[in-house]
Amino acid sequence: MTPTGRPSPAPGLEALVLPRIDHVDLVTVRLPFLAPFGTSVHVWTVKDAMLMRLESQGVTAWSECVSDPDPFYAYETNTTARHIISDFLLPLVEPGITLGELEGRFRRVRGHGMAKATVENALLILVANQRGIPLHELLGRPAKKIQSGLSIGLKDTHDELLRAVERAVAKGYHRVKMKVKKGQDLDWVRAVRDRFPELPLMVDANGDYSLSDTDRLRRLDEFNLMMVEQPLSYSDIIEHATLQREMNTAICLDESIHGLADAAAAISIGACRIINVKQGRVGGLLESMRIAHHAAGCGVGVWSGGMDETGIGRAVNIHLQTAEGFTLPGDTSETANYFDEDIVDQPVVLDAGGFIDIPKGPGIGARVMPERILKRTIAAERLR
Ligand code: OSB
Ligand code: MG
Repeated sequence: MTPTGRPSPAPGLEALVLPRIDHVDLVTVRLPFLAPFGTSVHVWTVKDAMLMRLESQGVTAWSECVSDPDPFYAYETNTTARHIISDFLLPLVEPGITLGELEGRFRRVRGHGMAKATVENALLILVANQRGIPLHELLGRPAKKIQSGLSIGLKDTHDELLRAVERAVAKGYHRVKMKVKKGQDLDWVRAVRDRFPELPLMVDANGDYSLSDTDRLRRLDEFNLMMVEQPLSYSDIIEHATLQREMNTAICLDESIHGLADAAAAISIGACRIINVKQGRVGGLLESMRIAHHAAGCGVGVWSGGMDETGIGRAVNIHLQTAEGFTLPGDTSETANYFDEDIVDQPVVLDAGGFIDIPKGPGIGARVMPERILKRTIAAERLR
């Protein structure tokens, strides 16, 4: 049972018995972005991704911690995640206990979902690799084509923004998200909407507004947006409910939701009609499936967010979207939008219909290329 009293969407996963782990490594790689990614909170120019490598009787698995080096999107950073993983989470990982028991132990550590997800996802991927089955199959879900969506950062000019949207439309993305911030919003959305009247379009404010901006936010209603993502503070739920009563456009929560309990609370008070589930932010794949399952039961749409991940995290997000409840296109975009060369063998690409195929093969499907990791490594340590 979940905290909301609903049956678990993945009882088999909770019963999964952990294998013995011989080695645990943390490897941080730096991948330059092809273009800076601007948001209301920060402009990122590189991706410093902390990866976890597990080894168990000759079988290896890689996972990716979705934190950044900085605390500008979330309080977790690569350094806090390293600390929590090494000092508090890894000592709890023992062979013979179940994944459900491990989650119970992890619950004593408050927050730090990204650190928890790194460990849990690595274990799931390891078991999938050991069994020679794709991750989605371990999650109990059939393969399907995954919807695509692009998140376009803040640009310096309308022209630049329109060119980026045009490229996304030409590629066949199923929806486009544009970042907004106070003072860089209505005119910019209008420019895109005038040019692309039919485009499934949404905006993401990363918490830049407050309730005193309600009049301005209400003016977004005229643009027929799919949703406005996290308009108010990163930690708020209550004021989003107030705002949602004032707006026709659906509110989507991102930063405020750290697990099923938050999602259930937000839904119950009408703080959002849609949830962006980032598996890292909520503590891993199992909690993501619980949130999506609960939301689906309440008629709340769910999609998979992204954290500009390398091919490892990108593949995990793709597998997750086979789960029940992931009905809306997420921030799942082509590798080429971010990096010229990834650390896995198969870049994410859209097919002619704008869909993404789940990478074929055991575990995440995509194969991690050790020589590419070596080339990009900025820090590495063996924890076990
Ligand atoms: O708010 O969804 C967000 C990237 C970094 C931090 C926060 C966010 C984002 C994105 C990009 O919007 C998602 C992606 O393309 O991976
Ligand atoms: Mg967001």
